[in-house]
Amino acid sequence: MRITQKITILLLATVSLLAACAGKPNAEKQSTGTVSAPVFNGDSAYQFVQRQVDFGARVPGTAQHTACAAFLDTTFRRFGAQVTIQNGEATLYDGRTMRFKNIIACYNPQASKRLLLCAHWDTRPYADQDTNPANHHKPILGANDAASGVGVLLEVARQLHLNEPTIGVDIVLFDLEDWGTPEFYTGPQREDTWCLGSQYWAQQAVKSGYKAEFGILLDMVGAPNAQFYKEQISTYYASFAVEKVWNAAQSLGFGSYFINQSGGAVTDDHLYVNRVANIPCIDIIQYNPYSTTGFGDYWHTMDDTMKHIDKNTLYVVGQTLLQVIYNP
Ligand code: AHN
Ligand code: ZN
Repeated sequence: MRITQKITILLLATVSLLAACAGKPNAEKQSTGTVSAPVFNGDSAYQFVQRQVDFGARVPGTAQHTACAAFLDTTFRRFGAQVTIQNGEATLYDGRTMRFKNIIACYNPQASKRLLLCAHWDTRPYADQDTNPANHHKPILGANDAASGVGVLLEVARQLHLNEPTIGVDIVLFDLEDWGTPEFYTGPQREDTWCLGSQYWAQQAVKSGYKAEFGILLDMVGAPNAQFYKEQISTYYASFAVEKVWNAAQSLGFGSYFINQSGGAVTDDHLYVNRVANIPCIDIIQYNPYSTTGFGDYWHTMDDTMKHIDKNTLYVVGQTLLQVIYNP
């Protein structure tokens, strides 16, 4: 018998003894070596996506947007979160001013080790990628972009309420992500016209000294058989978090969704969380650098509806998040 084998047997015996002393029948957990997390409910997440889409387009400045904000606020409160609404004002691509609301749900506020989970909850006022030019000034329903990410996070919140995590979790729903310069605009160009809510949140995070170990942004995480490549801004600022999340997904058997390959770079809310707030943050986004648009062909069209939402994909993403949250 080699020395390593002896040590292994000794360790196993010690672990069994400790388990017996604690009186917890968790031998199964130890023998398989798997780590545990609550089970994410894909049907529940799907319903949360549907509830948002039922309001219609959630474009800032509209009654539907206001109604959806109230729904998100009350739902997080129902799930035991400490909720803060961050009201702000930003300048759009054309110089107009727009009011917005970032919605922040906090779990375990006293914990110093924290995880940031985010998605944008507004929808784009322009279907400027639609094949029919008559639709270019119409708002999109945004089932995948980005009610899908918010739906996953609402189900995560429900699970956090049922099973208190050891770490702190902050769920931030960014507003005004998707009012970036439209294709049809011919006026003077401004910089950074996307992600206006997250830009503001990141500036406030600096002022308040908010810190998290890392962040995970969800964007377009609901399409059937979606593939998530390792997005390059994520890898640049937070490769450890990319590895952690992609490894968690592989360990759960989700390797056909979480592709172990580098994808393109996408300007998204996580850029400002990284660059401005200085919090390492990754983006789980359906972006295929080898396809024509990069995104699904319903992206920024009137066709971004519930027919492109699959509860299996929501489950895969949500279960991966729970694996990360409950095994810090
Ligand atoms: C740009 O198209 C510059 N960024 C994509 C970010 C986005 C828009 N995500 C959803 N809608
Ligand atoms: Zn969009």
